[in-house]
Amino acid sequence: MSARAEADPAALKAALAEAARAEGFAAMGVTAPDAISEAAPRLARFLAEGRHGEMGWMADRARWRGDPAALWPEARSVVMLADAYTPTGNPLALLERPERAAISVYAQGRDYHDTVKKRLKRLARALIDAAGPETGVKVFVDTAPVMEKPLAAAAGLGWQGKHTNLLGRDLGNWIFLGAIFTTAALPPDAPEGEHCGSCRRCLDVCPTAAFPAPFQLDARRCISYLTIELKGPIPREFRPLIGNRVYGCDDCLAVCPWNKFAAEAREIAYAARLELSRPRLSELAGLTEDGFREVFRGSPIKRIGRGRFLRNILVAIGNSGLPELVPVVEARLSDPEPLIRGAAVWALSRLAPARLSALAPAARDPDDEVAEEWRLALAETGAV
Ligand code: B12
Ligand code: SF4
Ligand code: SF4
Repeated sequence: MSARAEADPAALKAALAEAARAEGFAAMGVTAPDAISEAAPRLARFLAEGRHGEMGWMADRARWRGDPAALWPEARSVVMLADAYTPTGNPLALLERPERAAISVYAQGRDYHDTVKKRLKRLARALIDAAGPETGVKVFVDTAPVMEKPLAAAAGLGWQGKHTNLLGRDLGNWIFLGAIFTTAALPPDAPEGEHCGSCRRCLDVCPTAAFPAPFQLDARRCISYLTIELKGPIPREFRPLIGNRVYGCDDCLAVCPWNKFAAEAREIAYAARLELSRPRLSELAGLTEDGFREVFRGSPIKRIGRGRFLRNILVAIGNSGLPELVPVVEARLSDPEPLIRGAAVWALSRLAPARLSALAPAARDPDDEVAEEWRLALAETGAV
């Protein structure tokens, strides 16, 4: 970026957009920190209805989340960036392979938090170089109390679809969002109108009916929440609906017709690692603590730890209908982690109810939750 841009906000913005393209971002837009006044009441309603479930961190800093101007009062502009991770094949094809684990597209490569943040920092540095050393910047991706989707919509990158994710006419919806808040005054972009029309493919495909209405999500029902954010056992009503989705879910994104025009992924770090593109459930179920850390080094999956991950694998095995996986499940009935033992009980009740009844007399689990899994599983299989 040239230092000549300093005097002229429009030239500064044009130079920043050029630098963003050179960094590999698919789109950039600018908005003002006070541009999303409708987001705070909508967030308040989402929280009041308890739709955030166990994600207490959403409520804790709701004031900042709903009002970017309060988060950093000195900021004068918010630069929003989209980073495409568009898959090359159809991610839903794997749902037909019950012996395999379906990991959502965004988690098959390297962790986007690291990749996007690195690039945002370089871009922010270029902005300071061009706008002057007194320029303040803060970069955010995902984890800060910032509502990235409404900000991106206000910055003209696209609109929030009925599935609530941001999509754009030339972007599709396979994009990550990142933000640079800055004290530099940059000319804002015009927001993009909504182009979902009468389409409702994303709403209809959702396996767990997680959309109470178009443009609204009840996170407690979303497979992404159930397999990633939820710490304890997955509620029984959802287990059969999860199929072989072991980390996140792509169904509502994959069916969106705007993906015909999706931007290509330019970041090699997002390419699926071979071992994560269609791994066997039987192999993942055998992972030790060290093995888990080894396989998921640099992947967002490492965040949930072996306990939650194997819980998900066992739910998928329970849904597989494959009796040859029974020994794999039985090996986990004595796992040190209660979360895993409980999921193994459920999986066994689905794959081999008679075997469950046969093992029951010897199984006296010291953990209350696992004991309850035994009781319910035996009751459902008619053994008690
Ligand atoms: C919490 C969270 C989740 C939660 C809740 C998701 C949700 N929709 O709220 C869970 C764990 C379920 C989740 C799942 C996923 N997530 Co997430 N998540 C977030 C996070 C941290 C906050 C989102 C938030 O503020 N939610 C609160 C609700 C109130 O906000 P909202 O969805 O924007 O709600 C709006 C609508 O309800 C709307 N609205 C209400 N009524 C009406 C009426 C009309 C007419 C209109 C127009 C709008 C409207 O107004 C609200 C405010 O704008 C963001 C990162 C961030 N810091 O922003 C990532 C983020 C949204 N997630 C992301 C991704 C990729 C996913 C998954 C695709 C991952 C996966 N494959 O499993 C799924 C998608 C599930 C889905 N359909 O949304 C990306 C989305 C990128 C994009 N293209 O938009 C983000 C932006 C992270 C990032 N930096 O890239 N996520
Ligand atoms: S990610 Fe899956 S479970 Fe969540 S809303 Fe979309 S289709 Fe439904
Ligand atoms: S699938 Fe249809 S309704 Fe859903 S976001 Fe895409 S265009 Fe909108």
